[in-house]
Amino acid sequence: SSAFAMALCASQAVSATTIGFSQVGSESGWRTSFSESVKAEAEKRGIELKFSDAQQKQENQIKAVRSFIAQGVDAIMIAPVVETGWKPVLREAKRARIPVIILDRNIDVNNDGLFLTRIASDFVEEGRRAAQWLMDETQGNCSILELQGTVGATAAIDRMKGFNEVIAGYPEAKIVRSQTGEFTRTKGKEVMEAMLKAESGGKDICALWSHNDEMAIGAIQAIKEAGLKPGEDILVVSVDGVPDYFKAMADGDANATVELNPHLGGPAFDVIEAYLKGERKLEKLITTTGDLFTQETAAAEYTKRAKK
Ligand code: GYE
Repeated sequence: SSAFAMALCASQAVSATTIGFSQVGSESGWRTSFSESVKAEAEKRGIELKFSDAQQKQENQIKAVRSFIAQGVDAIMIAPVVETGWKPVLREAKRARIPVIILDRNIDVNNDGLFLTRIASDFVEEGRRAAQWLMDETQGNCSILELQGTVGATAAIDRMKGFNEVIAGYPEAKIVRSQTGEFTRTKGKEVMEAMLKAESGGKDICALWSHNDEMAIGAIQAIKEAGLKPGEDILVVSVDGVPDYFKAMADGDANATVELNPHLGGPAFDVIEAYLKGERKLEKLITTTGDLFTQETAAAEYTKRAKK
């Protein structure tokens, strides 16, 4: 059996595919799981992965993509920071005949031919679900603080859109303040502190709607420091479903989150491998879905996730 294993290894080495991946950064626990899962999946398939962390800056992503093109990789995966500004570099990849896959957030190009497929969840739907949970919980009577994600990022634009669409049907619900926390824990805390101060300490605030768990976790700290009880005085609802947030829900500090699947590597490599084998009929958009979780199942879910 060891001879068989060696033969397998050798045959994989011959067909080794090199893929460049430009990742947004490591701003959140969700993002880190996403990066780790792509790396693990590449390893499993014998793919040579060139990983580049853009530290939330599009200019770094464009440089990385240009260097992937110069190195002649077989395919490029981009998880874009923002939607705009992608056309020139995608045209360069196209000229070099290197297929591009978009992961997670979207890009604003009107020419579909500039990338093969995008794999992502429906961010508008996430916003709708978060809002519907909050409206049901408060009978639609709620003054809301909002922590937005990165300005210009699909995950922020679309979550806001979905959430606002739902609360528009509830005249007693309103967003009283909304500011970006750039998807990070530190910024989430800082901005929440400022918003609470501006709202006389937050005594008339019913809920925090955060575009991701990471900012919500920072904000929970700010709520506590303001002398209020997160999860009761101020309800907390967000998106991602990272282990730390399940812990916060189990502790009663947070109320709900819409889970986001971080395992985008498998489906991305499936598409790339099919394309490299000659398949040309590929789906333009592959959507992942996730459920909304609340305190009821949080402790059990946390145990499951912390084990992984
Ligand atoms: O929710 C957040 C991350 O783009 C959907 O980016 C993604 C978001 C995710 O930083 O945690």
